[in-house]
Amino acid sequence: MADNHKPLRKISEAFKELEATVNSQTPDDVKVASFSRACTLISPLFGCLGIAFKFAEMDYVAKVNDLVEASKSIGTLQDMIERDVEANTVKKGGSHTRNLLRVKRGIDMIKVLFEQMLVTGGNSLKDPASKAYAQVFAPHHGWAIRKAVAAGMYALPTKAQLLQKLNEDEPSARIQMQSYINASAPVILYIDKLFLSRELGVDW
Ligand code: 1PZ
Repeated sequence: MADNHKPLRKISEAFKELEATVNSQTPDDVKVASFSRACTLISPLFGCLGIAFKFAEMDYVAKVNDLVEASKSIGTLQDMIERDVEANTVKKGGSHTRNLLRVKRGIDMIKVLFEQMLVTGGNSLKDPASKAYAQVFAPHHGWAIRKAVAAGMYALPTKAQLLQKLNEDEPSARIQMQSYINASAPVILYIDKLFLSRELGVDW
């Protein structure tokens, strides 16, 4: 099967490249371009989760596209944040820095989802996805969104259906999910560190 039909592999490889930069002597060289490109590779996953997550997809894709646009004029994630700090637009709706924080939660949610899928082992995505959402997004979402997400959890495909859409079997999927978990963890920590070192906080 060609690589372009293996979304999980493409995602884990892109995050391994980001991880290599984060763990290098020059972690502050993480480019907006390579980060936002890795994040675009996640978008096809939404299509595999069914219509219920269409609104999550639209919000995620819009925010990633904003980062892709930013990458045309800004080099590194650190510079991108620095510009918003200087313009006093860090928390402004639609700012690059605010979108980065939301997108970081998206990659964190997928990490927790994969962790939960690996430990749970069953065929249902509802519990792993609910736990991931509760941990990463629910504290930042209002009542209406939390209720809509909870309802959408009942419409998720089974794990077997998801793996089929992703062109994976169980063993290959486990390898790719574990690889994404390992690679995304330091990338998520790095982004948190960028926010915390500028005293911007990550809980807004
Ligand atoms: C099996 C996996 C189930 C996936 C469940 C996904 C649940 C996420 C639901 C999010 C609903 C998004 C509605 C819009 C929320 C916005 O108010 C906020 C704040 O945006 P701002 O005010 O800054 O413009 N947006 C977000 O919190 C970002 C939401 C991104 C969702 C990405 C989910 C990634 C999971 C992917 C799984 C394939």
